[in-house]
Amino acid sequence: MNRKPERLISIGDIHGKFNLLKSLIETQIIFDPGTDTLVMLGDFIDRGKDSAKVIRYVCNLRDMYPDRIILFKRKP
Ligand SMILES: [Mn+2]
Repeated sequence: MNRKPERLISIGDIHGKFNLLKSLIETQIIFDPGTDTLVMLGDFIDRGKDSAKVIRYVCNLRDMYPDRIILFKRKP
């Protein structure tokens, strides 16, 4: 019996690029909360134009899959 392997995936330096982040997670990685853990390393904002959308998206993912989404943020 073949089981889908668990994956530990990290993403960093999103820098406000919402469309790229969404495409990365949904089309390229094809995140599956049944098997995948996604570690997001920070630099979510600045540079790109969609920082607020990035924050909403990652917080929503974390709220939907709290055991599968790990968010890091820089110390203040
Ligand atoms: Mn950076």
